[in-house]
Amino acid sequence: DNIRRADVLLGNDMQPGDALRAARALAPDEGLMASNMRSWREGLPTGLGGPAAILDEIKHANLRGRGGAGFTTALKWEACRNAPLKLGQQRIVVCNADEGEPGTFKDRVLLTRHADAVFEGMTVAAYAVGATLGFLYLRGEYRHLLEPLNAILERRRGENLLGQNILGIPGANFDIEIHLGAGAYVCGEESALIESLEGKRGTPRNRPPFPVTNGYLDQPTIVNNVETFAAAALIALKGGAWYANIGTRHSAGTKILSVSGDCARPGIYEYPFGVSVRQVLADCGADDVQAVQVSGPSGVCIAPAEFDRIIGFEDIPTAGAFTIFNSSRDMFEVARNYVHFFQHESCGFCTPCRVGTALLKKLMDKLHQGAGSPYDFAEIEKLNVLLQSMSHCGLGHTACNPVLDTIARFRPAYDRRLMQKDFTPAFDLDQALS
Ligand code: L3W
Repeated sequence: DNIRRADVLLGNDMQPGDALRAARALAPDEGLMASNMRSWREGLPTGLGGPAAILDEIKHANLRGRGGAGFTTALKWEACRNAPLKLGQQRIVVCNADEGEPGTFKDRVLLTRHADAVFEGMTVAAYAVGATLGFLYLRGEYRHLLEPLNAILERRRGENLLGQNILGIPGANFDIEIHLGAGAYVCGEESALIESLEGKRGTPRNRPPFPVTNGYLDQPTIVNNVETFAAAALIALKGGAWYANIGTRHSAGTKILSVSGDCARPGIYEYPFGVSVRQVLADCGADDVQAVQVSGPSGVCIAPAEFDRIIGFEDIPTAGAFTIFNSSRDMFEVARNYVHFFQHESCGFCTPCRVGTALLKKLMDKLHQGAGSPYDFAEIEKLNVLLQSMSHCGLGHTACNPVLDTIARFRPAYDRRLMQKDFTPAFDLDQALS
């Protein structure tokens, strides 16, 4: 009920198959995926026909990845399509539904209410890159969605929107399997996700090589966020120019935000990119706001003086978390909570992250207990340099963000810990966690 619609993704009235039929219509002489399959098998030049036409639409749309990093979708898809296949290999499409960033829940809503658009977007991607196998990597906590999603896949097979000879076109073969995660945050990192898909422990790989050339079982693989695929389906249906007209120059289209915390109307909000933080706060009924954590703990924590900043790749990129803290919240405890999260979720593979996040947690706990000193801030700065430069993946790179952001903006919350040696917080995280 709290949805504020930009009426693009959340308000779309797309019917199953609409986007695929539109994609096929872009190149009536070419079969869905068939042209690409011929290209692989017979070594024909790619870049002509159906897949090229849909790639052009994605390119014109200026679609960028919705998982936070904002990499250009068309570049990723093109790189996968152009990656050579070894004997027996196929191209793979992976939908990253391991929505683990604290404060993010928009992918759950998309998969609950708009799963057809997501699967259709995956199939459009398969069309564009010439893939024949797809995976939806569903976070373990979304186990309850497994049966309904499998039922939708089954229906789509019955409607010939998945499986062999999709829409009756010989050689157009693509199907999707759902793989359930087991609760590790790090498996949202694409290469750890691929390891997990392969049945191994979810440890991030070195990149490059990127999945587009060496992904699932070393095959060319695209990994995109749930929202990216839903947007791709709409672009196939309505065209790249239509999509590029929404949002800003550098951030086309809309962004779905997961709004939570101290506001009257938490929920899922879709906005054209370029919306200000202030506007979102007004819409969700947040009138007493001390801070907003945008994009979860790996993102930024901003104070009221910055509320005219905008959501977009040119200013604040985000996977969608928008967590509001009112003036009663202790921003030191907020940061300490996030630090506990990172320490708990560090996969332990690389020493800088495994040890660094544990040391960071110890420092924050020491401050919390009233046993800290100003020297600890310098230690946190040093840890940040180490974690940023030496960690194997984004988890370690961003682990200090919530602490540094809150020290910079809410220093009194830290100074109180230095001055009150017997400080007793209103909310005791240790007790809550024990
Ligand atoms: C081909 C190249 N592909 C980069 C691809 C790469 C990946 C994408 C982004 O995510 C974000 C961070 C947080 N050839 C390529 C290439 N790619 N160069 O582009 O890559 P990258 O390395 O910029 O970012 P990333 O490590 O994949 C980092 C966010 O993730 N985050 C948490 C997100 C949480 C959610 C959620 O809960 N749903 O998304 C934590 O760090 O925002 O910006 O596909 O292969 N030369």
